[in-house]
Amino acid sequence: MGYKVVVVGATGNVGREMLNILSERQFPIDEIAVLASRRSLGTEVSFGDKTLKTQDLATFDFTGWDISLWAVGSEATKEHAPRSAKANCIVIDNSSLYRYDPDIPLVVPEVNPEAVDGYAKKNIIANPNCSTAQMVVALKPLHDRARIKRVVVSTYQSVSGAGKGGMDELWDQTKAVYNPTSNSAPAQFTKQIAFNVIPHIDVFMDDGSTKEEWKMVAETKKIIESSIKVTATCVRVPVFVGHSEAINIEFEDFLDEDEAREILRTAPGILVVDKREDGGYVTPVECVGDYATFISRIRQDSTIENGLNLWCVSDNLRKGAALNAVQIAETLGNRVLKKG
Ligand code: 11C
Repeated sequence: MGYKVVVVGATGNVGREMLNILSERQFPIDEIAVLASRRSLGTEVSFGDKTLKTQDLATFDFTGWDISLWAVGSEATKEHAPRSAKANCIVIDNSSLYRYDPDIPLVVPEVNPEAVDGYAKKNIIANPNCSTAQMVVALKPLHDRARIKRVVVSTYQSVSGAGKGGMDELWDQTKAVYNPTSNSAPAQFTKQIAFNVIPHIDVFMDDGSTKEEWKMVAETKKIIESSIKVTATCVRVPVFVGHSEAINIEFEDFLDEDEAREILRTAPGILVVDKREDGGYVTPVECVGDYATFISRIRQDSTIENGLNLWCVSDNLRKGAALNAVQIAETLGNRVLKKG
């Protein structure tokens, strides 16, 4: 016997990836429903070799369904997810709405799978921001060995993090360079993104950081350990899919770069590609469609006592969103629900 699963926001970038990944990983499903807002009603989406027609989120009855995977914005989640939780259809939410609620687990299954057990307080589990998810996968095994004191991270985030509109904007502006009649005005982003980089993702906070940067700080503390200090600079780059991060880590104990490489090689969810030669590292175009978080450029930082630098790349629509949500569903199934 398998699960009755609902995918909410099934026509968006992340919702479609959720369906692909549920099918690829053969998640045990007896019945599946795909929901969308009224605007996208009736749109068909693929699930394995089937085609499914979207139903209306606003009127869907979650009674009798087991798990709902949410890939819509915070507003729609706030309005509709409580109906699912109340009907005992456990919510796995990809928006930022519930992440910082102390009664709601924030889970990356390679890092804190046991946190899933806390789902029952509200019947909701939160999925982290994409830039946090890949970073904590890299940090946790190193923290277990040498205890992390402080992390300095700079991100290079693809336009797909801003949805399909962000991808269209990069495409249109790129074409406009060659054909100036094409539409090239910034809309999703605050400045031109084609052939440019923008040090601004999400809204500004009072202290001058952006919300994206704040999320990396708060979510790392909740997922790994509150004592870890994080300072982040998040930058949008003209890449379609795949977020990259340059991470500097200061540890309590000394950790040799070769030992760090070996620890990361055997850690869950990680692939190390780290040859000190031309091309011996991973770039975002190579990680698209993959499940792994790729680590390259592991090296000592000799400017501090116990420091390491590394380069971390992952598919933000997969590990950063849809894959992590499906892995949470799998963890929930294995640890708690035990069907399938
Ligand atoms: C971006 N990380 O790249 C964002 C997208 O809190 O889930 C995901 C925002 C979030 O723009």
